[in-house]
Amino acid sequence: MTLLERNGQHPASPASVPADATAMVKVAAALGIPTVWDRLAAQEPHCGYCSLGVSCRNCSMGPCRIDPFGEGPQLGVCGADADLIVARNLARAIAVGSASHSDHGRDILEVFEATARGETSGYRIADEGKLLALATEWGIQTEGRPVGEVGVELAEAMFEDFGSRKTALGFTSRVPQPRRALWDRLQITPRGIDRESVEMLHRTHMGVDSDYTNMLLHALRTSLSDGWGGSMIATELSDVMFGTPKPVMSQVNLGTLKADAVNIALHGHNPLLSDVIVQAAEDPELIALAKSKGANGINLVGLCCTGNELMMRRGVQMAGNHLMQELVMMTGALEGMVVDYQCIMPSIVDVAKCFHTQVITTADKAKIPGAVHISFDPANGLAIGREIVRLSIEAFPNRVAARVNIPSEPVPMMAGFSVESILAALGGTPKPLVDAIASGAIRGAVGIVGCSNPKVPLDTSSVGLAQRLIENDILVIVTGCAAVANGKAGQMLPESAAKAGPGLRAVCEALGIPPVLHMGSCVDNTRILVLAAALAKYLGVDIHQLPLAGAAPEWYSEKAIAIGCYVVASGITTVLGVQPPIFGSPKVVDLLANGLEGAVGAKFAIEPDPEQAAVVIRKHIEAKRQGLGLPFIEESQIQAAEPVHA
Ligand code: BF8
Ligand code: SF4
Repeated sequence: MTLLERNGQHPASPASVPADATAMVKVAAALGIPTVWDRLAAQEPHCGYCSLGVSCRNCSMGPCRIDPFGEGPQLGVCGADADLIVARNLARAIAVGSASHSDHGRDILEVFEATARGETSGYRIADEGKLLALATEWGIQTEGRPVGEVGVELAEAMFEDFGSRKTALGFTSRVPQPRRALWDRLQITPRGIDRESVEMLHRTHMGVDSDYTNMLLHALRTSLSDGWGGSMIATELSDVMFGTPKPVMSQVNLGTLKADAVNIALHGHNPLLSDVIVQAAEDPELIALAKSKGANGINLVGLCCTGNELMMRRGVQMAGNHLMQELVMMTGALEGMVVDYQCIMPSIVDVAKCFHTQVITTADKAKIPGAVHISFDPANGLAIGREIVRLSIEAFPNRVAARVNIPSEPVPMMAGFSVESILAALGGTPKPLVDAIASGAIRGAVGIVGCSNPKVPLDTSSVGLAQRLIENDILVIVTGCAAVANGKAGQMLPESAAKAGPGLRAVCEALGIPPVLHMGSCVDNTRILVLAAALAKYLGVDIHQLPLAGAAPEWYSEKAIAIGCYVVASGITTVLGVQPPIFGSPKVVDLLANGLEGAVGAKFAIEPDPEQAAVVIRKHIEAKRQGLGLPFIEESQIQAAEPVHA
């Protein structure tokens, strides 16, 4: 399958691949520059054993593989069967995903502590109120004390959550009591952020945990240490340092690049460096330097979750999501791509060589051969930010005007929906939302999260699913790369309420909000947990009783697996659009798709077709409504919409 065919319209989605992506894919093809779609085609067909999850190379008695047809070996050299091998591989992926988010959280925590001590440059406590509220939540005395001192004590308490001497993480105090009790009964209350990931790795060593159910229970605990631990610390402290998001207007797609400006893309996940680059780009000296090189100023755009962090708090425009990181360079108008870590394809350096783009790595733990490395140091944040902007400006004269091709006009979108700003929009209490759900004006809420994956026609599943949900009066909240897809599709403006069903439309119009709310980056999925917990506590029920669901229609990463697991373990059933490598073990599949429901009140479903995923989710939400004694729609009445392009 060629990349353009793959990138054609999704047969089952009301959405199609965005025009900016298809235009740049054509440029890549014309120039002979390979992209992620070409490399996927070169890998296909994928190894069947790996796709089913039944290959293991955890030790040097192997590698081993189990014959899924039952004719060849059914045990690895050590005696591990398909169930154990599949569970071990999945558990390792969850540990990696949790570790990635949590290490990001620790990086933020370290800079927060240094900032509280007054030892950084370019950082401050932007939201003192949130810092004090967090300190109070963590049992820290705030009255009559300097803010910095309170911050240092909060940082010390949070550092302890990374260790192994506690019985429950600090933020588990936010979990509704019945769920906390359930976790205790199942022995999956997260105790230490590092501890759970390390224990997960230990258990997957040859000859440790050989019971696949026991293994996967700990995988849930590991994921909870991410959701209610590392990621939550990342979100909350980023708000303290860079401001708690409020509704803000911005723009999205490759049209955010400017043909006459020095364009710099900020890519990755951690807002620590990108925030100081935003400050540096406003420096009059650097703007003058850009003008002296013939540019009309400096234009910053975001990519992936760094982009989400900047859009949520500063309204910085978004060039695109994960699969746009190569295509943004095809515009011929990108001077600098600044990256930190996670979801950064090593291929960007090869693509950059075909243009004048300067790729700058900044995290000592994430270098790419061929990129310029400028080591991030918070003590010198602002100076480093300036150096990076200067380097990008120096690349501007190398731009070839004839190759500049910015393929689209930007689409406006609204972002900035933190829990605080949602509650503010509701008048300070969840009551109006609860009332709208109770009356049936809003049937429920669904978090559409996660990535873009070249196996799915770009953006079509996230956008198609959101469209079907909002037109059926289901409020959609989005994070990560899904949010970029929905923004590009024009679903995230107050006027987009016109695309929603009558009940949701009326609520959105009354509040002046879009039917698809941007809650931030992937670590900010914790905002969804906090909101769900607040609703459950307000109603005096557990989270799994609420008419909520999660969806990751185009997920690709180990972080996304960790997110899916903590969402399910928190009581929210989640639909995956891409098949995880578990089908070599019918028992593991059954545990995730059925058995989990009995344990945590929520489960996974896998449904690649966004039309069908919408049906699965609507049935689930109506069943939850029925459980709460709210008016509900009979299951037999819930069907897929007629295909719009039939
Ligand atoms: O953390 S959504 S592709 S960029 S993993 Fe990556 Fe997936 Fe995008 Fe953000 Ni999340
Ligand atoms: Fe093979 Fe067992 Fe070693 Fe895995 S751990 S490679 S199944 S011997």
